[in-house]
Formats: sequence, C-alpha cells, structure tokens
Amino acid sequence: MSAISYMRRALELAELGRGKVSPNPVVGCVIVKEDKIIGEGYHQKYGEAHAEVNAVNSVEDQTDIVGSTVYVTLEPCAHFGKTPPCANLLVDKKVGKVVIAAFDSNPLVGGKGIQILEEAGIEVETGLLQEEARWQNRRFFTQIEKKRPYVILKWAQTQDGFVARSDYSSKWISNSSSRRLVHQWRAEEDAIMVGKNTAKYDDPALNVRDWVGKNPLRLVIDSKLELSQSLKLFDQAVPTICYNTQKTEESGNLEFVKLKPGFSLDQILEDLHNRNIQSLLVEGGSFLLNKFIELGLWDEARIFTSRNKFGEGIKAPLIPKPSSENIPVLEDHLSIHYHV
Ligand code: AOF
Ligand code: ZN
Repeated sequence: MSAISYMRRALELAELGRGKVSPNPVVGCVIVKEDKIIGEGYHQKYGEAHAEVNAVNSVEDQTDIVGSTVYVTLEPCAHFGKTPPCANLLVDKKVGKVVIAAFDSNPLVGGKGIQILEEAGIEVETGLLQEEARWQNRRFFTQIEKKRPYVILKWAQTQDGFVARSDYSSKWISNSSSRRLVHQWRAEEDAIMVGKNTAKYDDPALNVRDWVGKNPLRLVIDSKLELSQSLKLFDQAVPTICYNTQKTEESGNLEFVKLKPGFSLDQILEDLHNRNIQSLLVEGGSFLLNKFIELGLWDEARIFTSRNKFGEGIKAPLIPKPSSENIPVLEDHLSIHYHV
C-alpha cells in the first residue's frame, strides 16, 4: 500500500472518535513495518489516551515498532496534558519515521512535537493529506487559530429566493427529510443560535428530536428583552443563553447575558469562545444570517432550496461573490446547496 493509503486509513480511524473527544481533535494513527500495518489506534475519549498511545499498545510484538513508520493525522503532542507527550513515546519506542498530516496549532504543541522527534534523529515528513486532516478537525483548528467558534449558517429558501412570506410564515419550504437533517446537524454542533424574529414567529424548540444525539446550547439575541417568556426557547429544558442589553441573570438552565448597547456579533462569539464552545449553527432569520455574512464571521453555509416560489416575502440571505466590495473575502468558506 502507498503512504497515501496509510494516511487515509489513519483519517478513517480518527473519525471513529467523532462526538466523543470534543473539544479535543479527532486523531488517528497507523504503524507500518515492511509494508504491513502492525498497529492502529485513535483518540477514543476526551481525557483518555491519544491516538499514538493506542496504536503503540495495539502492536502485538513491541520490538516490531523499532524502525517502523508511524502515520498520524495530527502532529504528535509535546506536552504533559491529561496524558504524557506522544512525541516522547515514539522516541522511546525507537520508531524510524513519522508521517504527519496536519500541524497542531495548539500553542502548547505547535512545532514542538516535530522538534522532539527530529532531535532524536527520527525522520519526519509533514503535510500528507493535510487538507483532509484540517477539514476533519475544522472546528478545533478554527477555535485555536481564529479564537472563535466554527460558524455554520443554515437556512431554507424558495426557488425564487425567499425564506418566508411577508407575515413570516414559511410553510412549504422545508420537508420532513430536510428537518431530520437539521436535527442531525444540531446534534453535531456545540451551540445553536436564532435572532429575535425567528424566536417570535417560529417559536422553535431548537433541540434534537428527530435524531439521536445531544442537545446543543441554545442562544437567542433579544436586545431589549421583548420576547415572551412563554416561548419554547425559554422552557429551561435545555441550557439557554439570551444575549441582551438589559440584564445579567441566571436561573436554572436560563442565563441572561448583558452586552453594551450596539454590541456586535464579535462580542457574542468572544463570549462563546470563553465558554469553550467550538462550533455554532445559526438557524436564522435572514437579518441575523446577513449580519454574519457582512462581518465575514462564518465558515460554512448550508442552504435548502425548495422547488416552489413565493413571489414576494422576506428575502433569503445573500452570499456575495468574493469580489464584492466591503465584504471580507473568505479564503476557506464553503456553501452547500441541498434541493428539497
Ligand atoms: C496527539 N494525539 O490523539 C490527540 C492530540 O488534554 P490532553 O492531554 O488530551 O491534550 C489535548 C491536546 O493534545 C489537544 O488540544 C491537541 O493539541 C492534542 N491532541 N494530540 O498527539 C492525539 N488527541
Ligand atoms: Zn498526544
């Protein structure tokens, strides 16, 4: 098998840790000797052994590790965190070569893992399937490098570009399968946000019902606290934060966070970053989604487009072409269209 195949296998193994290691990245590791896989492992659970440790432990005859090639999706760590440094383990085991997909931008690790390996005379190759590895851990890398959560915008629009009728009703845009997909997406992210109008007119519960998974933290922006407390969002069934300019208060599962009048979305993202929230799904409405787009504070947009037309109503958010003036150019954003 080729080096690429071994790294693909390591990426595949990493994926098995999805949902169990957050806020740590998913990491996979494959140990190869004489063109045969002799060990495999992945980071299985937050706070427990790293991928390299599990791969090393899976090798039947430990002497086989001497001179082997280790394929790992993330730079081996160099710090004493919840576990001892993996770079030192690989040195102790006398591996011959380490192939790394992505650098670890965690300031505790970045570059130091590679340095430990090289200083011990181990050959290090970097960047094999780097793009795939960075995509796999895009939430982790965004949190560390941009100091904000990974932002996913989501909306459903008609073929002629409306998210709702003028009275805010939006029946017949989404269907049961798209709704189910949204429930899966909710379970995959740490937090979910809506603006005031969406909370008021849709009265969403913003929880996970049509999918098996955890509920994300619910967020709503209601500057002047005008929303009715009888909305589902305020039922305290799920931890919820209401960003406003009036009061700071906490009771049970409901927290009010006071921001200065005229606050920007940056401040909310900073607050979420401080709470170790790694990803955010923004479900509307159009006004809020456009604000994220204008400020360039988004990474992914997922857009459902129905076959019908409304003719008039509330316009869907607009993702500008990269050349548009006054809109930050995003180097690595992605929009995906789903036809429903
Ligand atoms: C690796 N292999 O499998 C993982 C790594 O708190 P700790 O000790 O688990 O350390 C977490 C940090 O270690 C995490 O932020 C990331 O930089 C690195 N994760 N490194 O060599 C692994 N999961
Ligand atoms: Zn490690």
